[in-house]
Amino acid sequence: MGRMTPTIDEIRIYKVPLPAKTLYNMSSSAVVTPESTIVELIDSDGIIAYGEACMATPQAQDATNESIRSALSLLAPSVIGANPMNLDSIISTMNSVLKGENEAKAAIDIACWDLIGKRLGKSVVELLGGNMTNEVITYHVVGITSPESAAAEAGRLQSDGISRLQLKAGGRPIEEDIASIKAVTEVIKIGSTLDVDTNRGWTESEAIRVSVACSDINFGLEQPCATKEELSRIKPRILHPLIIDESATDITTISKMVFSEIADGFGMKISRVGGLTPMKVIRDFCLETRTPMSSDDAWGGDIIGAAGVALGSTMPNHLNRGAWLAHPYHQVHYDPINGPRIENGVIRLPKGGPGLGLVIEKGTFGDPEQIYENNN
Ligand code: 0XW
Ligand code: MG
Repeated sequence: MGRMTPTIDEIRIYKVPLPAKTLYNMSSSAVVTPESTIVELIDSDGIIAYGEACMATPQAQDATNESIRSALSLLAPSVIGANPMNLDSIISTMNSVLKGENEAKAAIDIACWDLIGKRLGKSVVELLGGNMTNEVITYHVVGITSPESAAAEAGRLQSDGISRLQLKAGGRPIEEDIASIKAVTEVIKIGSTLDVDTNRGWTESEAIRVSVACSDINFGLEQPCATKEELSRIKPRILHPLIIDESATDITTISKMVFSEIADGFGMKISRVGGLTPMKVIRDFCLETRTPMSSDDAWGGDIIGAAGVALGSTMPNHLNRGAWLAHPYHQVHYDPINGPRIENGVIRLPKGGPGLGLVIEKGTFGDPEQIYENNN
């Protein structure tokens, strides 16, 4: 090992297309070919670590894949020469350079967790406090489609061992959403659970109408409306647990939503909150308040997938709404051996070594789009 205090000596930013191979549409948009952003950190001892952030569509999240790479052109140079072991200082530096841009910050944050694990010979799971399970529950999305197709897909997924289903809704007449909810409910097996996620797609009155029309059906209602204010107003008028996703932007908002009894659970995307560092705080809060949460992201490959699975493995099953992978929809692995995948309804922790547990061969991502080096 080199000098006592390591430094980040090089950062390379890659653009990796992850086209959807199967239909994946949400209330605002359908996924076509998101271009994931990979952050590669090389430290003063030559250790290489990875982070990732990838938005599904320009409409479905507040960032875009282009804005992430643009933000990184300012953030990456600011942390060249920094000690990767001092993550709080790196986060403080990034926040002093750019307000917001959590998705870009998350890619650097995740790469630092991977690097710290590799330097200490520990997995990110150990750094997060240790895993409760090696088989992390997951959930699978049924995109917006006809009631018959949605029911057929739900049946197939359950035959493959998936026990948590998320049915997309919104962006069409709610009568069609109600018909799909009822059709899928017909094929839900004992032990399976259903969430209906509109990704901010309904108006308040639509959300209330759907909840009343489906009052005899058990499902979580995920982000039915666009804003915190709308969610607060409909909460006393809906008959289903309210799961907050897109509006759960930070620990202050999240804690207010729990203590004001608006949130019955969260759909947590690591990149939306800025990475594993804030995600760990949110996890600890959800464990303390017994609030179920997922650990997922908008889209992406093995790196963001491994980060979500690592966090998910540290949660007890009764509070884990599942780690989510985009892999089933794009079929791309950065690490063909250890890259996280769903097998019989669960995801096993990658076993490729310390950090995120991935082994990524040199050249996997082609030529970098941006390179920043320590010239000191
Ligand atoms: C299912 N996800 C985690 C992936 C898609 O981007 C949408 C998102 C969600 O639950 O909103
Ligand atoms: Mg969601």
